[in-house]
Order: sequence, then structure tokens, then C-alpha cells
Amino acid sequence: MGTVSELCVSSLQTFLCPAVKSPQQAPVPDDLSPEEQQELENIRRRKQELQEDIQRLKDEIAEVTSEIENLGSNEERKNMQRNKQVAMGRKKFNMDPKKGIQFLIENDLLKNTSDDIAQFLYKGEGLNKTAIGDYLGERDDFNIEVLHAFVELHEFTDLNLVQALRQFLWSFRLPGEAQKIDRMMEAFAQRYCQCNAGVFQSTDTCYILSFAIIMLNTSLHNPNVKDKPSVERFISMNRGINDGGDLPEDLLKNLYDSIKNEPFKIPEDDGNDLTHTFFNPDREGWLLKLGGRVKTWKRRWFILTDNCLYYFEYTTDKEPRGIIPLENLSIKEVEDKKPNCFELFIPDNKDQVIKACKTEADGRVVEGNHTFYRISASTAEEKDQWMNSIKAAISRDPFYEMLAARKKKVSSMKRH
Ligand code: 4IP
Repeated sequence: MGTVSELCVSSLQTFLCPAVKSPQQAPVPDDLSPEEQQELENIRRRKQELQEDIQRLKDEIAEVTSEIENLGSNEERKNMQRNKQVAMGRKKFNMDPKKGIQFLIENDLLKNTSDDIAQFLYKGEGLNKTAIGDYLGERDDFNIEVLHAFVELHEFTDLNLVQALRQFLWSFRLPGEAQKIDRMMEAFAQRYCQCNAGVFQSTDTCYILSFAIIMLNTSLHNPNVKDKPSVERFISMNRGINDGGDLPEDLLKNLYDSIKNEPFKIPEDDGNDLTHTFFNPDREGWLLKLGGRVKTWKRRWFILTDNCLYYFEYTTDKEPRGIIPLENLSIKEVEDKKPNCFELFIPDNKDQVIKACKTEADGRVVEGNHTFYRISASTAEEKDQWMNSIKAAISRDPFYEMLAARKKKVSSMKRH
């Protein structure tokens, strides 16, 4: 016969291995003292109680487990349902951004706050970048708030302007409309200046230089643009844009090299890329110009910028001999004894004097007196390039007008 402690162990084993049936209750051995018999009885009762407790616990565990399992599959089902709705929301967004956002908000998949929507667009999972650009470019106050929250999610600290533009222009596709581009690039310039205080005198400077860079990207990487600007030209084109002062040449040279070595990579949802988006009409070079009253040909250094044609006697002159605003003018090719000629004229009014100003021999600045400007280039190719650039400048693209207005603003800052 086993000792009391052996009996206890055997009882415990029975609890731990409930599959093993407990042996039939054995009669109380009569060789035990009454105390021992009593103790054995107690142990057996206790064992019985414990077995009952264990059964209850097992039942409870089974119940909870089944609840958890049900809970899990409910949770999974809910998740699946949610993922389906998010996917549907994304599809809707790609077809109609406003409706997509509305759908996601109505289904509690997105909070109706500019920060949450901006996060959603910034992550951009499954979203078409043209649709993101359209949503961010919208004019109403809430979309503008989202645009600013979206731009704030970009970290530009210690990035040069080209690096920051690379990041920004990859996060959505810049829409084609002038006002939208203006708002988005303004927000970009503000954020860049906020992250990099002291690099530029003003947000306008950053805005203008950003466009000079985007246009440089076109000039350098669009195979249709034959005349590739040199770094010197890029530097000279950006004179005076830092609130009337010049930006450090090293900074401009770094930006130029960066774009030359690696064009912008931008989303191509519609198969178009940034090298087709902006064409920089700015240009400079030697041309011959016919006098207004006295018809003599003079060799002049021409600069086309800000929708104006400037001509100088020498490349180093600070003041131009003449300025011809291109607004309302047309351009055509003409035959002359001089080769490669084209003419600027006022359409439908051949006799009207073109609004322009010129410097007289005695230094006075007076109004011009040309009814047309006849100009000769030294080669047919140069003539075509000048004509294309002038045409692009006078095509009245509202975006160029906005850009030209800003350029005027920053270059006149110092004077005022
Ligand atoms: C001058 O001829 C020059 O061609 C001027 O050009 C021109 O002024 C004059 O036109 C013309 O008379 P001469 O030098 O032989 O006198 P630039 O100013 O480039 O020297 P524009 O208006 O073309 O600048 P009129 O219209 O002022 O005669």
C-alpha cells in the first residue's frame, strides 16, 4: 500500500492527465489508523472537488476559445471588408478624386481633416499621381489646406533645390493649368524656404529659380531642343532674381550640374513627361537689326526674357539700347537681301508704331518708332530657334505671364 504522499502524487497525475480515467474508488484499507483513514477520506474528497473544478475550468476555456475564434474570424471579416472598401475608394479617387475622398470619409476609412487626407495622398498607395495633382491643385479653401498639409509632410532640410524638387515632383503629377501650377509651386517654395532659412532672399526667388530649373531640365533633356544652354547662360539668365541681387554662382553651378547629370524623374501617368511640360523661351545671341527710320543694319546682342526682347550694343552693357515688349506682337519669316530674316509686327495694323523704348545717340531714352522690327540671324538654324522662342514667349501662356510678373517683382526689389 502506498503512503499518503504517494496517493497525493497519483491524484495529481490524474488531474494533469485527465484522459487517464481515475481508478475505481478503492475501499479504505483497514490496516490504517482511524486518523489515517480520515485523512485518506479527506484527500479523496478533495480530489473529487478538484476534478470538478478542473472540468469547470476546461469548459470555460473551451467556451472562451470558441468566443476568441469567432471574434478572430469576425475581425478578419471586418478587415477584409475594410480593405475592399479602401480599394474601392482608391479606384473612385483615381476616377474622380473628390468623390473618392468623399466615399472614404463616409465609410469611416478616412477622417475629414486636411492632415489625414494629406497623409493619405502622401502615402499615395494605389493612387494615380495625376489624380493626386488634380485634387491638390483644386481652388477651394479645404483643398488648399490639404495642399499645405501635404507639402508640410515633405522634409527638405539640407537638400539643395534640385534635390527638393526631385522629391516634390515625384509625389504627384503637376497639373497643366497655370493657376494650379502657381499655387503648388508657391506652396513648395514656402516649404523649401521654411526648411532652409537664409538660402534665398524671398519665396519669390525660390519660386522663380525652381522654374528656371524645370525649364533647364527641358532644354537639356528634350531631344527637340537643339540649343542646349551652357552653365554660363544658366547663370546669366538668373541674374538679379535674388530680390535684385545675384545668387552665388557656385549654387547655380551645382544645380545646373545636378540636372545635367540626371533629369527629373516624374510620374508619367499619361505618358507625357516633364521635358514636354515647360519650354523655356529665354535666349540670347547676336542678331542684325534694321533701323526704324534710317534703314541701316546694326549688329546687336539680343536677350529674350520675361516676354520682352532687349538689345544691347555689347554683351557686357548694363543698359539696353532698346526694349521691345512682345505682348500683342506677331512674328513671321520675311525675304530680304540679308539672309535668314524675320519680322515682328502688329497683326492687322501695319502702320501702327510698336510700343517699345530705345536709347538715342545722346543717351536719352525715348519711345521707339518702328512699325515693324526686321531682324536677320546668321544661320537658318538660328533664325528658326529665335522664331520658336519668340513664338513661345508671345503665345500668351498665362503661366509665363505669372512667372514674368514675379521676375519683374524680384528684379525690381533692390531699386525700390
Ligand atoms: C540708327 O541708325 C540705328 O539703326 C538705331 O539702332 C535705330 O534705332 C535708328 O532708328 C537708326 O537710325 P544709325 O546708327 O545709322 O543712325 P540702335 O539703337 O540699335 O543703334 P532703333 O529704334 O532701331 O533702336 P531710328 O528709327 O531712330 O532712325
